[in-house]
Amino acid sequence: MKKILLLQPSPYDQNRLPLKKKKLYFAGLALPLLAALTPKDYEVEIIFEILEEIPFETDAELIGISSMGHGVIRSIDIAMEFRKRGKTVILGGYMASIMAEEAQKYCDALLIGDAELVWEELLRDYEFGTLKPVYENRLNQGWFSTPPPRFDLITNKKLGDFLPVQAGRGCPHSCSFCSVACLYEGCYIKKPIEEVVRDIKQIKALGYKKFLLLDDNIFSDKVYLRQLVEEIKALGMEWMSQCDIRIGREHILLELLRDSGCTTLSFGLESLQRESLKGMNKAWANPDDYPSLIRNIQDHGIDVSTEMVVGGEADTLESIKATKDFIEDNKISVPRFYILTPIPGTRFFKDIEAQGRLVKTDIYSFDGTEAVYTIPTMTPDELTKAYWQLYESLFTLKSIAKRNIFRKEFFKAPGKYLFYVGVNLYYRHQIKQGVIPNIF
Ligand code: B12
Repeated sequence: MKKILLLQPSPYDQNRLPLKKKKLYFAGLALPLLAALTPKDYEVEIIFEILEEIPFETDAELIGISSMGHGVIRSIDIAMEFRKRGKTVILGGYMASIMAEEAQKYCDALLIGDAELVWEELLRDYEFGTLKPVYENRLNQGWFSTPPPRFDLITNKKLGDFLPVQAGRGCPHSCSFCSVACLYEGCYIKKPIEEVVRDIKQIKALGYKKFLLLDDNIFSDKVYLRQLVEEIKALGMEWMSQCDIRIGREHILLELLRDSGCTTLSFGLESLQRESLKGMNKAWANPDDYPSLIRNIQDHGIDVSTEMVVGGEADTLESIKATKDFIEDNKISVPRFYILTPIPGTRFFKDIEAQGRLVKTDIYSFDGTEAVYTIPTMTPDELTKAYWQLYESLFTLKSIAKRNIFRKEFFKAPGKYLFYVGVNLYYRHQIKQGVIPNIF
């Protein structure tokens, strides 16, 4: 039987060693889905490098490697090693797709965009000796369909207590820094609801009680979301997802979400500065509304988690400091921050490069913890320092308690908030070591 090895590489750590974890909480869907799209006459093995070693001595003839952000460097290093060993290497995933010209140099075939409609063709071409250097397919209209993901290939690994589900891809917004906007260009595509329900039922049948709806923005199509949550409710599962903060205006929808088992929503708020948001092509978000929208969502029993960036055009040392008060006042259990980073391939990168503002070119500096371009209000070093200070100020024991224990919801679900305290303490430990906090 022919064999294919599918790899999700781990990004390098500060010592340039692949990052390792005991457990992977956020398992991605790409590889289980790619395995499901692979014709049955192939044996498929999946490796998450964060948990296990790359089997360079494999008897697989084909190696498929995924890529994400700055982690693409590890993907390329692995690709080169396998090619040295005479294997046929295929690269895919977000980062290889948006830096296609560069990625092509390191593989036998590159798949740009979504695999669904071209993966089988690529494998057949390989068998007939007619593999092309590039396969491209961007699903960007209406509906898309997938087989059920091959979770049987990953559930023996050390994963968290939930598995991923996807209902839609893309997002109707076109924020200039966003890789999703770069690939889907403001389009939102969705799966038929029966297929999403089928995938959730599969997860439930495997004994899981929770799933992560890893869509980019579940608030892209209200009618669809409403129908979807009505179906999810009947399944008796808990779930988490992410979306546009303006869902906070939708009382009925929020009730439906809560009743369907939605426990946490994550929001890319980015900045409290209107001018900075404007500079990111995100002027549709109004920071003055953030507190009331957050309160509304929390009042519906849904936890709010936030992702923000510092280093927008109008950010100052004072505005970065003020972000601390915002996070504490709004009782954000687990806040996450990045330095606004122009990812190669995005519109933002093109603009910053054209303006001659890049101060770093090594893509490993592009992990969101180091300032890589200049802004009018401070030097890159000042920005990097202010970023880490913001993290330190929010991960003191006092702030952790303020955001998680001294809040009115605490006694309704003490177990949940104590779990968040645990996550905060883990983040605190990582911040102290200068490591980007995450619970991979
Ligand atoms: C889950 C997830 C993770 C998990 C990954 C778990 C794992 N081991 O698989 C965790 C939390 C660890 C993670 C980490 C990171 N992530 Co991440 N992640 C995601 C998320 C939310 C979902 C990924 C997913 O499963 N999508 C669903 C699948 C079906 O879609 P897909 O991945 O695009 O795959 C399709 C195609 O791309 C293609 N494809 C994908 N891989 C391959 C491989 C081959 C060989 C082929 C042929 C095709 C192919 O086929 C699939 C089906 O069509 C995405 C957001 C998103 N919209 O995808 C971000 C996302 C991919 N991550 C991103 C980033 C930046 C990171 C980090 C760099 C963050 C950081 N600063 O540390 C790290 C890098 C980790 C690494 N391994 O290198 C960015 C990537 C941007 C970019 N330009 O590359 C995204 C898009 C988030 C965002 N909005 O910016 N991530």
